[in-house]
Amino acid sequence: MFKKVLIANRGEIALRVIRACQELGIKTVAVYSEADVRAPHVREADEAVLIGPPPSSESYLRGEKIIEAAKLTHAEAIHPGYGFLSEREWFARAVRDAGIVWIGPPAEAIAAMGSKTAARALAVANGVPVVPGTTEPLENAKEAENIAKKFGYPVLLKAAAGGGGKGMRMVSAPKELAGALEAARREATSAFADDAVYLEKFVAQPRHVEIQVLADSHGTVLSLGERECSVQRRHQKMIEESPSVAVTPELRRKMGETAVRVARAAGYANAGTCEFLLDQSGEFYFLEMNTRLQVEHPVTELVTGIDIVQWQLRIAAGEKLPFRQEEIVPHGWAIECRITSEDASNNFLPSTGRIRHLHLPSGPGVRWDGGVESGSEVGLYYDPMLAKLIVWGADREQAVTRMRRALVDLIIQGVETSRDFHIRVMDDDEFRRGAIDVQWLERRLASILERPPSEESVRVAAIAGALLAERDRGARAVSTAGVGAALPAGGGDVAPDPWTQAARIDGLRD
Ligand code: MV4
Repeated sequence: MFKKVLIANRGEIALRVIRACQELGIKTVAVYSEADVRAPHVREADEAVLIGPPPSSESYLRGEKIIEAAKLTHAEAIHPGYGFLSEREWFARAVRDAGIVWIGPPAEAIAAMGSKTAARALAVANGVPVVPGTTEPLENAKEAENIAKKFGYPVLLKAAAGGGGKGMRMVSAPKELAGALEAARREATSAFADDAVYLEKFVAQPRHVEIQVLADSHGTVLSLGERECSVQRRHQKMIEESPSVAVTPELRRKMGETAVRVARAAGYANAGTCEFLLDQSGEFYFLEMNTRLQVEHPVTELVTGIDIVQWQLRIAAGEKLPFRQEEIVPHGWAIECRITSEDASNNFLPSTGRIRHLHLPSGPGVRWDGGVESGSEVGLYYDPMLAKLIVWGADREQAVTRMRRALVDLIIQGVETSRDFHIRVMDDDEFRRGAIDVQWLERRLASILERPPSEESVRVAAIAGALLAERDRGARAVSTAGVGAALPAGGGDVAPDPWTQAARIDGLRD
């Protein structure tokens, strides 16, 4: 095993990787920007190297500085986390060329999945179902019209270099096609410096279901089952779970085999994820493969009992996966809520400031993967995700109930966060039934935000309780004077019930 690993990331994922290293007896090197001098990942690592000014383009994205830091500290391997340099083929190659082990898939596999049309073509060549559409970029509007006519409207135009919904345009009728193609090309050019656009038939109200795979460098490729990530807003995932209410054991086996086939075809090693759309009739279609550790990996860890990050390190060090596919069966239910510094009631406006108070939930089945602490400054240089709250329950209902309890226990003061939004989602009947799809949140958001917030409803209940207690006290005083036998011994001296206490806090009673 490695003696020392450098983590080319920050925040919660840097801490997650540091913990895995600590448990494997590996020393850690953090890198950090001038904005992160006091960040927890810097303190928790055994060593830390300053790599530049706050903007990520001058720090966490500077591959050559990070490789230099690894050489300086004699780190034998680099873990990229997610985001930043994790899916840059050139960086994976540069790390390897510097004689340092890359804790991730081969640069060639990153490249194979980087182009969405190439990934589709690879899938088709290996008998993997994809949404009907083109595997080549579109030449012009005329060609697009002919193809769209063949598949039937509505169709979706997508950027070949894309992913994450950028450069995506839905087209419902032939007359809109030429204009939409131009718009998609413009968006693709500005986002990816590549104007290649292809076409797919539009799948109505699909679920986003993805399969976690783990591959060693000895030919074993395993599926760790699915995650459902349908609670999204503008292509940003907010809540993920495993398993999915829409996946039966039979479908899990089929999707798992399909994801393993994609991984093998790409010459994959290490952890990766195949994204699928699952339509209302239960058909699934391969979309793309993410060649990195994902934010939502903990839900899979909690239901499979497999520590994905530890296995990333072991696989990179040449170990063999010791599991058989039949042994990997999800146990119970896990849900993750992304805690971001965003104000849901103000169009998810990013919020900044210093975290003045942080109280973390705990108890059975509760996991906190955080990147901040009391005193942390939350700025605008990096992603607004502060932490992930993940819970495990014996079934989905217990997991949802437990998540709600843990969210209520969570207190973050100093910045606005997504915590209250998540409480409202946990209270939503459609969410509780699992009646979700990728557009569910857009449709439901207004009603979720309109509903009286749970905290306020708790206060309303406290006030109602205070009024009742007041009335009872009056009644008790009367009845004590009358039929005293009907009352507990001691009359008015019994310990106050919680409603009375709550009302005292609210200043309604003394
Ligand atoms: C689709 C689709 C419906 N039909 N493709 C959006 C991001 C990209 N990764 C794929 N996306 C979609 N592709 C076809 N043919 C609907 C979406 C989609 C979506 C997919 C996954 C998660 C959230 C989404 C939100 C809106 C649309």
